[in-house]
Amino acid sequence: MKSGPLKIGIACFPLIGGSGILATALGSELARRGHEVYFFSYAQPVRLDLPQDNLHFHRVDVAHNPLFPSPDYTLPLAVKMAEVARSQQLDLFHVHYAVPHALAACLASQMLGPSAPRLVTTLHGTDTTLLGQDPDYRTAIEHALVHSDAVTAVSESLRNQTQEIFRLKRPIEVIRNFFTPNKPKRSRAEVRRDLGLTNEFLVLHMSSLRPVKRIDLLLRTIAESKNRERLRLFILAGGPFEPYEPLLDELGIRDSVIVRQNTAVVDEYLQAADAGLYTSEYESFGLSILETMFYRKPVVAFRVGGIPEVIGDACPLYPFGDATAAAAALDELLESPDLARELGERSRVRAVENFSADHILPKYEALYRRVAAGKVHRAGIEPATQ
Ligand code: GMT
Repeated sequence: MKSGPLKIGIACFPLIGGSGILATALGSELARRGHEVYFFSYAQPVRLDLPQDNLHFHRVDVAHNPLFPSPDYTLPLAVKMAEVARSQQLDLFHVHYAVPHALAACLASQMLGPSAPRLVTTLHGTDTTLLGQDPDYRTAIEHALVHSDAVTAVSESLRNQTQEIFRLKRPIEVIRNFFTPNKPKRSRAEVRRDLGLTNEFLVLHMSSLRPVKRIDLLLRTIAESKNRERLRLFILAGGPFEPYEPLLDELGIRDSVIVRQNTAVVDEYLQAADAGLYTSEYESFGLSILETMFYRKPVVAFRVGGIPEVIGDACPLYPFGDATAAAAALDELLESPDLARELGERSRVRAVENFSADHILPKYEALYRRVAAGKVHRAGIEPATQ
């Protein structure tokens, strides 16, 4: 078994979104631990700080060839991965999201033949829960899972769902997400001043604002709070907020909501917040929730997907869609600073004990070593359902 540093190619999405953020953090931690890491994406991942020792970024140009009706990313990605794997003698590819990254890796492996790096695929949620049910993608995803040397999922919940959807013969390994806080560049007081706050209770929400995040329920929760005058909802938006503008007026909460486009810098906003509010209808994990917990903030969320695995018993969870219960929970936190402090402290302890880099990285490294040594066999599936 190879015992020294490994050469690892990571393919991920570069934008605000949990899978790319996790992949970036993983690559940075691996590089810090002496491995050589090569990122592949169409843009530099938002939280990737370069230059850094042992970290390399390979930009993949999306092909806009006039011969074809639409731009293509998968083939240029596969070609770039194959080129770098060959020139740098990569030990393995670790791809985040089945489509297109695992498929591009499969193609790259075929181009390379027997010398191809091993392939680890990490599933993050919608690549199996949504795309896996789409007949246009399902067979391709199955193919990628079968041809991966190891498949991981970020929660038990996602593993179980993936098993149900694809009926994999072999278990998928659960390796949960982690977070490493960065020192905030501004103080809590500075950020709050910048947001125009005095003593308001600041409720933070960070997400891509995709439909699954249920921003309608987020805003309805604020509308139902009996302390609306004393709280502000701060949305760090990884996507356009315009579709929800009319709802602000409909619910009469325009003055209670502050929206900023998400940047790579989340730590200073986490530090400035008093609680987190997450109203998704599904989350395989909920990386923003974990980030909030690391900053000692209590979280109000619904009991869906992998969220209970992240929060454990640090904070109560509520049935999906119950904005009234979520609003009452926020009111309780606002009215009882002691309770908010206690739940925040419990969240921090749980986050550090279960989801720190020191806890999670050895699991990935152990998997890489097993895969590199050929001790993990390809995941088989039953014949696809017709
Ligand atoms: O949900 C998003 O907005 C982004 C998405 C992604 O793939 O980037 O997040 C997924 O992966 C994250 C990292 O593992 C998880 O924390 C999120 O829960 C998961 N999103 C969903 O399952 C909807």
